[in-house]
Amino acid sequence: MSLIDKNLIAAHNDRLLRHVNNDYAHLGEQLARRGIDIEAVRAKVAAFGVAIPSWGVGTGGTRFARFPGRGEPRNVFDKLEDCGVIQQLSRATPTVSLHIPWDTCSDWSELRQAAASHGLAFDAINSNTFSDQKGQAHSYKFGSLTHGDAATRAQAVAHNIECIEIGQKLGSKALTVWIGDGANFPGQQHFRRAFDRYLESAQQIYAALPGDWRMMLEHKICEPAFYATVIQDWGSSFMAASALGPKAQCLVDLGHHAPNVNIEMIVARLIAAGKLAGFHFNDSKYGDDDLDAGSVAPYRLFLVFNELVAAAHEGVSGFDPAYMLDQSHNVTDPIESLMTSAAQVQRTYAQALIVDRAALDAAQDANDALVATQCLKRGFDTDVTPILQRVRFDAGGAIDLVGAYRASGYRQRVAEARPAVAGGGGGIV
Ligand code: AOS
Ligand code: ZN
Ligand code: ZN
Ligand code: ZN
Repeated sequence: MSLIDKNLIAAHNDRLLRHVNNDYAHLGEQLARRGIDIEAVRAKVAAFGVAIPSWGVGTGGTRFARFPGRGEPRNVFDKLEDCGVIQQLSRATPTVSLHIPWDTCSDWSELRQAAASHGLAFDAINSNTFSDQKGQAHSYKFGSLTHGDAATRAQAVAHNIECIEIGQKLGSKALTVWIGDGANFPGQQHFRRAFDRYLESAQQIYAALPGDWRMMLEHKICEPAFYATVIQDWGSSFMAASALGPKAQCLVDLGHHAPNVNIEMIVARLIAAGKLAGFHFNDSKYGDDDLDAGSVAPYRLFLVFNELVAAAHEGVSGFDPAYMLDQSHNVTDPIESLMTSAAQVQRTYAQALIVDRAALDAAQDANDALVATQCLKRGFDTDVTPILQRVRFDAGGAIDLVGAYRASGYRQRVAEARPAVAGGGGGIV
């Protein structure tokens, strides 16, 4: 079932294809002069995918207000439709990451079928013990997996195990655990005891993991606990993942670090330790801003991808990161933001792929700092747009993502079927 008329995409592409082919040939020539085969880069980019978070297709907000867009998804089936549009046009987002209990459903096999009908599968499943759900016995106001009360911890553990069970019905292979547990005041929490309780709870979840599953531990420096967070940085995450065992790894959300932290180096360390679970991509200026990937600091994103491509190039064993976008779209149509962000991630991957690794190694060995850094800049400075456009065209997607999407009138169409929802305070980040 196609959500956007294929003829419309074809007509849109027809007008652009001649230019794309010329640009692609020209870029191919330039890269060949640098000893790079554009076809090899294209094949790798075509095989690359980044997951869409189900919560990303709804309009985001802040704790001050949320301004809903038109035609917002009413339920998980609507969310899948929007994800289907993103995938149909971008061809870079073949999977969806669900969030329990935001995504409720009475028949998971029906949901799996709906996803398949849009050409989608399911990525990691996300648990939620950072907010209270209707009817739950114990509150998470003072923590969940690390709460001082054993019954509250048990409830949080049971929720995570339920998420694994749902994920199994959907074909997921990973559970992502992010907790908001921590303290807002010095003295509020005994740091070591809270961490010990985290380990004890996480061990019970780990024990329920199927053999071929991963548990991805997501660290975050602050928020909602603004003084101290239990899993606040990659060090705490790494300690926990190491204590749990080989199926537990550390997930890096780009927005979850202190300003100026060298994230690419954290990535390198986790790769070296065999503990890199994957990413939540987004961008930021001040904190966990959840801005669109690459919108503020594209070079930082590039430096992360440079580590990933180097690890793949060097054949680091067990290296298999999961990729997802985790952004909050407050002022844009989420479909447009997610399509362009997926393309931005693809673009950054392509730029890292064309770095001359042999020249970089040689410059490092010769202590030639200037040439070494130029090796990276040459990749980053290359406009790889024609590669992305060709990859999309070859897979049946749209050369001009936003142009084709707007011409399709999808948002207007769903706005008629999906009633407007009220705005107001307190959004989801
Ligand atoms: C929170 O800041 C994190 O980025 C998590 O990934 C969270 O689970 C996600 O934002 C959706 O709840
Ligand atoms: Zn995240
Ligand atoms: Zn975050
Ligand atoms: Zn966030």
